[in-house]
Amino acid sequence: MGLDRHDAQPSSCRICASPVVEIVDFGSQPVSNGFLRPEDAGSESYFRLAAGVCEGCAMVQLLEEVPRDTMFHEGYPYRSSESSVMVKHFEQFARRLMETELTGADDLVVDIGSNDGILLAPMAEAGVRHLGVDASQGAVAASREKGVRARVDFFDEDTAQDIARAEGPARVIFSANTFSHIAYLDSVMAGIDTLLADDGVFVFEDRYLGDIIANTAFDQIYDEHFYLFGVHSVSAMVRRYGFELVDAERIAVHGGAVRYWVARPGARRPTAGLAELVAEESERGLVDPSSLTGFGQQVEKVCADFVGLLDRLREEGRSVAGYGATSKSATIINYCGLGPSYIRYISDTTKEKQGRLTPGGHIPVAPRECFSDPYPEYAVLFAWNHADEILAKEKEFRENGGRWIVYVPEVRVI
Ligand code: DWN
Ligand code: SAH
Repeated sequence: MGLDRHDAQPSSCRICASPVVEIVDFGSQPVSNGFLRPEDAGSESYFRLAAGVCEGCAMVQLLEEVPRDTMFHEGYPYRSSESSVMVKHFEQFARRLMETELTGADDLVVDIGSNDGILLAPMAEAGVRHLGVDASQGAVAASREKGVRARVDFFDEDTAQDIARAEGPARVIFSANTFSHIAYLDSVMAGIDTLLADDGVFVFEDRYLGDIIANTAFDQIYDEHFYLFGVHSVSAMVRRYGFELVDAERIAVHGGAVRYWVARPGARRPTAGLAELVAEESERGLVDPSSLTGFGQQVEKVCADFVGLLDRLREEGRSVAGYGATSKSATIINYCGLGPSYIRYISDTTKEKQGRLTPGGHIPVAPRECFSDPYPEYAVLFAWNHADEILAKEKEFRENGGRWIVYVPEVRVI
């Protein structure tokens, strides 16, 4: 452990080509969703996981890009609907879009990163013209079972032209926890320009840089999260590609996120809420690269406390399991050098992950039934962003004397 210091060549911003100042370096890390069969252990691809902030546009971004088809492919295991809270979150937003933006009989909505149809399923049910676009065949198959129209593809300029030819302009283009996963935003934004109706809106939501920094939620830094968006950096980015940020809403999902509303210049009036968030970011120093250079020290303290606790529990012979085989857990498990000798298994409800080993740390992923048969003494809550949902669902664990270990914003036993 100990943040690696690389004397790598200074990086330049993927968006504006200005110099990028490194803020954290986790060294060599595996692909975060590379849950592998036991027989494949050892044949994993690694990359340098480091993040920096652009001196020109304040965009926080990875310093090394993992090829998109290494991360997203037929077997991509993440399924959005494993969280009932997220199902409700997207159902509510789908209704809001249907009431406010998709009021025309033939209005089209396109969802980039549609996964298992978590947003489009209610729209399909309501008869709204829609199209999902997702790079992972398995996820698309799950969405089609819900009656969602979706295509297996990476959204970029070429895909957008194909969709525009076949479907016509989109009134709404939506994307959740995907836009920040795409390094080639120039091509994606050119695609948005091709596909979006003149008075249409591009709405996307992603975890928020402000919350990641405030809560030392460093495990949100991993291969899929190429960008960590802030309001200021998103506003500069969309302007560069000929659009205007007109609203930004803080939303309480995934540990803190922001929903961004983007339109063609002059098409919609920027809201007061947007101006407030921009001002708040400036006051918090989120726009100033020098304010982020201390993040690495915060990370080191959390990791030292986390490993210290797990070392003590292991010496005492305590039983420790994990809960939620999240993508983000790859960063903390591998950066802290954890494996089955610390965490016996990780419980997860996702069929596609069960029976597999976590990338790098090779901790077995077990079905939820194992968690209460018998309960471990301690459970590391890797899915901390779903804490309310999980602690309510698993209240019997605590009632039986079990204790949760959390590490965001700091290491605690609850
Ligand atoms: O940004 C991303 C988000 C949207 O989803 C993607 N890059 C990939 C993925 O990230 P993640 O894996 O960190 O997401 P979650 O939603 O924090 O993953 C939760 C995991 O925990 C899933 O594997 C499902 C599992 N789970 C469970 O076993 N029991 C979740 C809940 C709510 C539960 O009760
Ligand atoms: N929107 C869902 C899923 C987010 S996970 C949610 O918020 O829960 C990210 C998804 O984006 C994955 O299903 C992945 O396959 C998909 N993806 C990644 N890059 C993509 C691209 N360029 N075009 C379309 N889908 C992409």
